[in-house]
Amino acid sequence: MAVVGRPNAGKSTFINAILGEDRLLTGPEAGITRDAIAVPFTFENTQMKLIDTAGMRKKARIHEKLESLAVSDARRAIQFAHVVVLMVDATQPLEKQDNQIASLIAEEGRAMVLALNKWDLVPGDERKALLEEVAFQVNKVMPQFKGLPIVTVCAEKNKGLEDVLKAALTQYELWNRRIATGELNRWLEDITERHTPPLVKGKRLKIKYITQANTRPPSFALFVNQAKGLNESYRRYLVNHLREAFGLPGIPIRLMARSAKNPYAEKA
Ligand SMILES: Nc1nc2c(ncn2[C@@H]2O[C@H](COP(=O)(O)OP(=O)(O)OP(=O)(O)O)[C@@H](O)[C@H]2O)c(=O)[nH]1
Ligand SMILES: [Mg+2]
Repeated sequence: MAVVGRPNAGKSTFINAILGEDRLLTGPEAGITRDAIAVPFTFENTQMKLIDTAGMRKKARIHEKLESLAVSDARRAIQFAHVVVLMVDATQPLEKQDNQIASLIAEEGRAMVLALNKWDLVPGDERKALLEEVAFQVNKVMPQFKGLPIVTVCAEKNKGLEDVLKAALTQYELWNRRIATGELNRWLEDITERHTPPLVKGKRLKIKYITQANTRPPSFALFVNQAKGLNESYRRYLVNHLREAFGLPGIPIRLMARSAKNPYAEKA
């Protein structure tokens, strides 16, 4: 479980709180943690490695941003991790930098939990609205993580730690989930009836068959009459309904179209 986020979000404080000891250096200035470090930890009989990472900073020049992120230590931590906790300072939630980090996590296909730390600094009467706003933003700007768990944390006061760990284990399980082919195809029939596949150059996209090609993250292959006929909006429609129908909230689902005949239909 890698903990990533902007500098000063409280990542190291959070891991120290879980461990119950001041193992990692923390401090009020940004940029305290320099290198990623993995610490073993067991939670509910599950052996984990908690990975603390250096805060990911904004770069002055836009075109440098992705490149600098690409080579960063935190990116390597994301690649190495199964579940990533994106830690955000609740007093400055979801800035552009957070969205970029979330995109990286989606690109790598990792499961994610969003932790809003420093919850103690959010006035009581603003908390409900803030949580709703963050949930709304996630669905809007990180659609790959639609419905992901958002956990409020006060690392300094040991609050919300278990909630994050539990959410991480839940997402880990969903990330590993395998859905039976029969179930998928019954779903497909229903969903393509409700909303007909698009026309491409006057030709209707025909979806013949779906199967889960892989896990971690759940990845699906869609067999169609013309692979280029699966446009972005219909892909999104299918992915969002897959996520809903099979209970995969917050999981970055992959769906690729393959132009091929349905091998099973021919035998039938
Ligand atoms: N009020 C409040 N402050 C917190 C909380 N958690 C951490 N802090 C403070 O936030 C500051 C940054 O904490 P760190 O844990 O060093 O942050 P970090 O994300 O590891 O920062 P970098 O290593 O620089 O990326 C410290 O001064 C902490 O005491 C919290 O729950 N509430
Ligand atoms: Mg740190």
